[in-house]
Parts: sequence; structure tokens; C-alpha cells
Amino acid sequence: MKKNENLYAALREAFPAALDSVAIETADTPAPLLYTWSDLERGTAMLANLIASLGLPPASRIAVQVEKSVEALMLYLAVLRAGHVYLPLNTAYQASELDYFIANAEPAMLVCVSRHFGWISKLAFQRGTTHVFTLDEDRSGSLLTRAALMPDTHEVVARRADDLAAILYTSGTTGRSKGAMLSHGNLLSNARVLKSFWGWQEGDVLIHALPIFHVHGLFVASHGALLNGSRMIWFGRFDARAVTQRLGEATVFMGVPTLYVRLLAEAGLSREACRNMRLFVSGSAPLLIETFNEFRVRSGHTILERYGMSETTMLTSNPYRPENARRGGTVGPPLPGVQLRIHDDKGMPLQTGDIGGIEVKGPNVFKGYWRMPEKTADEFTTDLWFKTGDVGKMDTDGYVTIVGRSKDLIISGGYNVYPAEVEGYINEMPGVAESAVVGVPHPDFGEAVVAVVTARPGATLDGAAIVAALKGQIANFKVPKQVFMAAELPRNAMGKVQKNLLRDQHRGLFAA
Ligand code: MLC
Ligand code: AMP
Repeated sequence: MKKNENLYAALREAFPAALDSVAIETADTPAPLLYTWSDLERGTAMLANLIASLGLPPASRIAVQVEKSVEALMLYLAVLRAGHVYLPLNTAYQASELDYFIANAEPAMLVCVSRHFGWISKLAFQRGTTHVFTLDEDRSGSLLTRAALMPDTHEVVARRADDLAAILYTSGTTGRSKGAMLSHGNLLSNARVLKSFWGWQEGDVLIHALPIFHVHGLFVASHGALLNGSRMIWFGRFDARAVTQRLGEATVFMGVPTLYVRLLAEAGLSREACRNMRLFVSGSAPLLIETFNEFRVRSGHTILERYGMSETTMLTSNPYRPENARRGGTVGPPLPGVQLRIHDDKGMPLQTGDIGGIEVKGPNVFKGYWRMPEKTADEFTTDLWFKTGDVGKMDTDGYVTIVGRSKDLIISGGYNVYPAEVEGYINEMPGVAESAVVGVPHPDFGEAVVAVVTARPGATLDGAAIVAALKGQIANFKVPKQVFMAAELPRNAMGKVQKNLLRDQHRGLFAA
């Protein structure tokens, strides 16, 4: 009989023999909660049985917008187990963003926090969703109440490597977000490569302090610990002081650069605090060389920077060994099994060391954008390499350096913001003639969103009012930290807005 290629089956196989040992310990609940491996197995079985009892069509999308909790992680695992497709949504997304995701993905089932049940369930039912449950941070809500009535054994539904496991929405440079379709095989192959490449070993303990609605926290961090049968110290939200206090009990930490900047601001971050640590990983946004160097001095550890994206999970990584081969400012060579090449904008290969578009191939590369065959085709070359939209170079020894992006994208605190989307909302506001959204250096978030807006003749506009209006419409992290009014936007001879001039003009806005 063919082996079940369901990702959950592989994770389950990696659970330690002592199922009553602790798998996850919460760090910021009112009292610590201990979840054993057996709790994970039984809890995900009950949730998978609940999902199965709904009789959803095969490969249904299950959309989830809830606060981070161990139960939310179990829900993800249960969706895998039940053979459906997990669709995580950032908790910052607002009604219009959610309406789009629901309309586009047509989830059969949705789970949200109870305080948003009224409006979200209305949106979902209007779009054909048949079941809406609630799950709150304190483990209350209809999802767990219903799951508690279910049997605690469940046979993992058979899936092939090529079957869909998750859809992750990622914004587009033009138009609306696209759902990147990731298969069980995409996720498992990447998790296995990282397990061996990063030297996961017996006794490892992961501090998990990232959100679980994006690749970094949901896949890279969670799969890493689960596939190694390793304990996690689980933070619902990142708190630099609290994390620093727990570092001594851990061996692995993963963060976006903002997390490292905030750890460095803690007086308690020292070699002694990091005495048992084996590995600090950074990714999702560029890590400043200053942060890399300062962290090495303060903690005695060299951060390992890696590079990836929603469509591909992890692509490159600095070496695990030897530690001094980790080069600041680079994202390391391609991971085993990943092919990476640098091409010019006409699709021609470039010489080693030349700067161009990064293109990739490998078992980790996604299956395409959900219901967008044309967009999928646009993002692949004719010989089927995925165009990342990142610009970089590769040295003679294979190390990749990212120098920019061909896509107009801002990465703020590890979250992606597409200027075109924010400009769209601003341009709709009464009295606005046009707008340009740019990213400027920010000491905490790496880049911060800033907008420059021109008014229609006769209209009087106020930057603060624009910010206030945007806050009710789009996720908070996309809202410009500042809006400037201008008589006109700078344009080149072709009439294109010169965003580089705006970036230069406002570069010092958040100088540390
Ligand atoms: C919060 N705020 C942000 C922000 N996060 N503003 C800009 N950028 C961000 N990333 C704003 C809020 O809107 C709010 O504004 C104020 O800051 C305080 O909010 P908060 O919720 O208290 O913030 P905080 O908890 O401190 O969150 C900061 C953070 C968080 C850095 C911990 O942003 C975070 O967890 N980032 C990690 C993102 C991540 O996991 N990315 C991985 C993507 S996967 P106001 O105005 O309301 O006060 C990927 C692929 C790969 O990219 O390679 O990994
Ligand atoms: P996302 O769409 O959220 O998956 O974001 C993916 C993007 O994050 C990539 O295309 C890169 O632009 C960026 N990214 C991820 N890791 C790194 C890194 N280590 N350095 C620079 N940029 C990164």
C-alpha cells in the first residue's frame, strides 16, 4: 500500500515515544499550560473528527482568523489530518480585506474570535460558507465546545504529496492578494531539509514567539520543532523582556529582524542568558549588518540568516556549521534541493556576482495562485522557474545577497505591505487627487510606511484624518505612520512617479 503522504502523518511519526512528555508549554497565559504529545494527538483527533462530521466537500478551504494559541496550532494540524486546506488570516485584517479573501477562497468553514463573530459570520454566510465557529485566546468558543464531544482517535486522511495543504494569501503589486497554493509535499520537503540543515537534535527547545498566520511562525518554526519531537516554549505575542528571561531554557529561537532589534534593547540579553542556545535564525526581511554584529557581541551567537517567501517557503540559508561561515548581509547559499539563478530583465543569465532577478526551482515551490492561472503563468518563466521579484547576486561560492526588489513592496516588521493596495484606498477618499506610498528606514520595523498625497483643486486634506480613516479599512501595519500633503508628486519624463525621490526626501523621518 502506498505511504500516506499527509504532512500530519510525517509530523506524528516524529513525536517522541514518551507521549506523556511535554510538547508545548505556554509562557504568557495567566498560568503556564502544559500540553503533552498525547494532548496534541488527541486534541487534533477531536478537531479532525469535528471537521469530518460536517461532511464538507473534499479539499475544502478552512479559513482561520484567531489569536495565537496552542489550540489554534492544533486546529491547523487537524485541518491537515482531515485532508482539507488551511487558510490562515492575519488578525490585523479588517472587513474589506476579509471579504475579499472569503469571496476568493470560498471557504466551507471559518473560525474567528467570538468578538468578531457577528460581522464575519454574516460575510461568510453571504459568500456560501456553511460553518462558522469561534475560538478565543482563553480556549473558549464553539469550536472547542463542539470538538470536546468528539472521539479522541482519528485515522489521518490519506493525501498525496501533490495535494493541497494550505493557501497563504500574499498581496500583489497590482490588484488584490493572490492565494499561494502549497502542497503537503512542498511543506514536508522543506521541513525535512531544514531539520537536517539546521542540525535539529535531541534535547532542542524552541522559543516560539512569532505569529502563526504566516510562513515563518506557522511552517518554519512549528514544523521544525514538531518534526524533531522538540518542546516549544509558546508565546502568544512577542515580548522582548519575557523572551529574554526564558532564553536560558531554550536552544533555538526564530525571529524577524525587528525581534532581534528589540532583544538587543533588553539589558538582560547577555552571553549568560544565551548559555544553552544553539541557534538564532532570522528571516522574512533584511537583517541590518549592525544588528548582526551587535547581536554577536552581546549574545556570543552569530545569527543565521535565511531567505524565503510564502510561495516557496525556505530557499537559501547561511550554513549551520561552522558558525563563522555565516556571513552578515547575505542569506547564504541555496538549500539542498533548491535551484537558484540570477537573470536579467530580458530573461538572460547573468555572470556570477552580477545583480539581477532571483529565480528558483525545487520541491518546495508552490503549485500556483488559487484560481489565477494567468497570474501564475506571469510569475513563472517559460522553462518553469519561479520569479521571486527579489533582486540579488550570487558569489562564486554560492552565497546569495539580496540587494532590492523589482516588486514595489515594503516589509515592515516582517509584514508585507504593497504600496499599490494602500494607494488604492487613499485615492478613493474624498478630495484626494493622487497618492504615493513608500517605505522609509525605521529603527524598529526596518521599513515604515509613509504616504504623500495631493488634493483635488479646492479640497483641504489633513494627513492625520487620512490615517484615521485608513485605520478602519485596512490592517494596522499597512496604515502609513505619517501622511504628507504635497502640491504634486515628482514624475519622470515618462510621467511615472519617482518614488526614489520621495524615499530620499523622507529618509530621515524616523532616524534613531
Ligand atoms: C505592529 N505594528 C506595526 C507592525 N506590527 N506597524 C508596522 N509594521 C509592523 N510589523 C503597529 C500596530 O499597528 C500598532 O499601531 C502598533 O504597532 C502596536 O501594535 P502591536 O500589536 O502592539 O505591535 P507588536 O505586538 O509590538 O508587533 C510588532 C511585531 C509584529 C514585530 C512583534 O509586527 C510581528 O510579530 N511581526 C512578525 C511578522 C512575521 O511573522 N512575518 C513573517 C512573514 S513570513 P497603532 O497605530 O495601532 O498603535 C515571510 C516569509 C519568510 O515573510 O521568509 O519568512
Ligand atoms: P512573504 O510574501 O510574506 O512571504 O515575503 C517574502 C519576501 O520577504 C521575499 O520575497 C523577500 O523580499 C523578503 N525576505 C524574506 N526573507 C528575507 C531576508 N532574509 N532578507 C531580505 N528579504 C527577505
